[in-house]
Amino acid sequence: MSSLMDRLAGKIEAHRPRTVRLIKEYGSVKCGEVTIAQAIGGMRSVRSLVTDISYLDPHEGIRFRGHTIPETLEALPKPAGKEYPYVEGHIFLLLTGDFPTEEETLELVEEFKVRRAVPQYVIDVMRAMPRDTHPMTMFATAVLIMQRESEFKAAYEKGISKMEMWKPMYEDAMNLWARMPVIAAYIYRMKYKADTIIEPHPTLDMGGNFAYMMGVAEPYDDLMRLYFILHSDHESGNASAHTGHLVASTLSDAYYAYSAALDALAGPLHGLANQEVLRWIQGVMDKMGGEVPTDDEMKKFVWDTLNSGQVIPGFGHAVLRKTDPRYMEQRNFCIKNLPNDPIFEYVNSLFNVVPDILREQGKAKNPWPNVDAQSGVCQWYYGVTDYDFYTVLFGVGRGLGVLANLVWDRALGYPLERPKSLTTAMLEDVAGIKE
Ligand code: HAX
Repeated sequence: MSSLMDRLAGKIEAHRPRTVRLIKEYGSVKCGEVTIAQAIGGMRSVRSLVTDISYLDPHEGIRFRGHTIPETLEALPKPAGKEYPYVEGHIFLLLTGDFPTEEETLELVEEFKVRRAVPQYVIDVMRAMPRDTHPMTMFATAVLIMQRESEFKAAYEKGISKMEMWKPMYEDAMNLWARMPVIAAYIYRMKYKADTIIEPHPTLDMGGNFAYMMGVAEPYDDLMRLYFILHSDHESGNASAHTGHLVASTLSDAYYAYSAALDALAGPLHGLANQEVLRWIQGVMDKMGGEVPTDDEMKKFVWDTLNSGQVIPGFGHAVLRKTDPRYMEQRNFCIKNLPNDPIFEYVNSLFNVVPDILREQGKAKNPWPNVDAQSGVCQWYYGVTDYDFYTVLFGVGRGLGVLANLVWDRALGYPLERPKSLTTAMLEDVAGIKE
């Protein structure tokens, strides 16, 4: 058993009695109520999911296992000479709640190298798809087609006790973590770089190898360490994490669940917003002949979009009520590494004008930028300008959290998810509407 699995087994044993006690002794205690607006309005703020992997405070932002983004970045081990931590160490943190030592992190780096070979039939299926297929479709398909590899499925078919189910789920998660960056980079090189595939590097860590396989020079490796960590988890209620949890609650395996999570991420109100931000900026750039607009000119573009009934991508959030700290962390990266980049100037101009406009319009509950407003500019700067690929990057990052949650879902025996529906007439009845 690896150090990580051993540590996780101990954590699971220690945690289980807490969940059992809460259900058995306190199961009837209320932890929230549901209003009609919430039932119709996408269950905003309904307290009905449990996860210990991250928590999203509306005013503070995300904490991974209780730690803010700066605390997490500070405490995780980093490769020599690099500014951002090993992604592998972050996986250890998400799974166990402990910061790994350098040795534990390197053990994981080595383990992923052993697990990362992508079966040839997965490559064949991706290659058989029309080249103009959206890369998220390719990515989700590649994950789904690998489902025959599932150790969870094999163990279930043989017969496995509920207490043991987390172990094959862990194996599936580990194999997916190892392979997702490799698949993503393969899609990129196949689709956008004239099919010039770069094989994995024998010695590099996950972030380093991803940059290598993408064919992008330093410090893109560090950017991607930061990127994958920032996008990893945002508690359980966001559409991708929730989809993964829901699908796995049927005892579907990690391949089905993660592939479905990617499908949810592919919507423009969720992960596709990072592509939409760059598309929106490019549209403005075309109209401006490449010039950076003044703030007044930018205001007009923003109002034009709103007046045509569209949202401003990269702004607003279902939970957050302040500027997303994931936005700020990427902004810090841009200030340091690409301060004079014209697209960064666009992003800054949007930061200056959009919140006031959204407040004036009076609809969005949160006028501030979210993670997606800033992530594309970094990619563009390092030459990854095919912005329909950006959501795949988000998908690799989000997989870290989704899969860590699935392991714990099985460890704690979370049941089939099955909320109750009402009819509109029933709601009218609840509301006391007579006619
Ligand atoms: N531009 C224009 N209008 C916006 C807006 C924006 N950026 N954000 C919210 N609104 C509007 C909503 O469309 C809604 O309008 P209607 O009443 O006409 O339906 C109203 O304000 C109230 O919405 P809300 O309660 O503030 O926000 P929601 O919880 O419904 O939605 C969204 C949250 C993130 C989907 C929303 O803010 C949005 O569409 N933003 C733009 C797309 C985006 O950036 N998505 C990425 C979010 C981060 C993420 O999950 N990344 O994966």
